[in-house]
Amino acid sequence: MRQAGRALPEYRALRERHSMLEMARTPELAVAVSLQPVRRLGVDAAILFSDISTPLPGMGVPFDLVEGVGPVIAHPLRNAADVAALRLLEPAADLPYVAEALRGLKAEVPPGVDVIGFAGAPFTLASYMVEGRGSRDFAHVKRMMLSDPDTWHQLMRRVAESTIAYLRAQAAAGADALQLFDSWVGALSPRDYAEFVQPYTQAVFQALKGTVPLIHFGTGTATLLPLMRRDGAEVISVDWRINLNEAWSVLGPNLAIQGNLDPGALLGPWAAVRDRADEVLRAAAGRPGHIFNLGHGVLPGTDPDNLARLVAHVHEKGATRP
Ligand code: 1CP
Repeated sequence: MRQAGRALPEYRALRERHSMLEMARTPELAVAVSLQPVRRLGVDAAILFSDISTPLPGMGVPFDLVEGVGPVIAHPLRNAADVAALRLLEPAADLPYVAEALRGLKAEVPPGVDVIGFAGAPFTLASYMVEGRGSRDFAHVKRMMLSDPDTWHQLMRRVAESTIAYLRAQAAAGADALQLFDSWVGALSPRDYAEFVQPYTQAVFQALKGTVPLIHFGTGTATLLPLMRRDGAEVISVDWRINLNEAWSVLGPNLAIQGNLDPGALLGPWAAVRDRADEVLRAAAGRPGHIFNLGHGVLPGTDPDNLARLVAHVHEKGATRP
């Protein structure tokens, strides 16, 4: 449950004294924040406290995290020269604090709790670089894909290469699983996904194969699943816009599925949360390889008690824990 920590008073207390980036870049603070949802909610895994934008400066793309907006890049990449100036990320030199935080987190999680490392997927990260911030219609991205495809492909190649180095470093530092966040990929048609994105997502999963389990997170991906199933991840994360049964019939029995409660459901009273959670469990029907999760991050204003009750309820009613 990404952003579960943010709903907690103990997160907001730390956040009053430190910026989000300061916390992500200070291993002791990153470890403390990563552990907050584990301790308070009893979730089965801790996700490293960081952001998909963390590796951008190491690639030569400085940014600010703007309150209420997210990462904002002052000089977005718009042409071949901008893309040619990109650096290949060197994780040990550019962000040593990530490996250090992962090692610290591994040492402190309770027994049986796994540590998840992550990176932005090539499309989502490249989109930030080109748009400069979150976008509704991806106008600059789509203009580049169609009017200067060589530059787009060059950008994706470089981002994928950096992402591979970054994830390898996280696996080496002890991450038990790696999640690739493709939050924005649902903005694409299947044909554009196949041409402009899929080769690079596949390259990332191919390069990481055999290290630790790989999770491909996306939202709005119902029509992309037939393609995504071939990308090389062992786990596909789906959101609430598709029924879990339907997702399973597209993905087949050999892939695990993570999902797919609507985070908006958690804004309702507990009885409504429980009913929606039961619907997800019924749709999963005890199939092996279901990882109960939300379809996207926890929304601001979510009652932490609803989160804690949800975790307890799923542990009680859901299938087995390993
Ligand atoms: O002020 C604050 O406290 C900043 C809020 C915040 C936090 C807590 C941001 C800004 N990032 C994060 C942490 C974060 N981001 C984690 C750590 C684990 C956790 O808190 O659970 C992770 C895994 C991410 C990943 C991330 N960042 C994604 C992919 C997942 C998703 O939810 O789609 C994306 C798209 C971002 C960008 C981002 N960072 C922050 C915001 C507000 C946003 C979204 C803005 C946008 O959509 O453009």
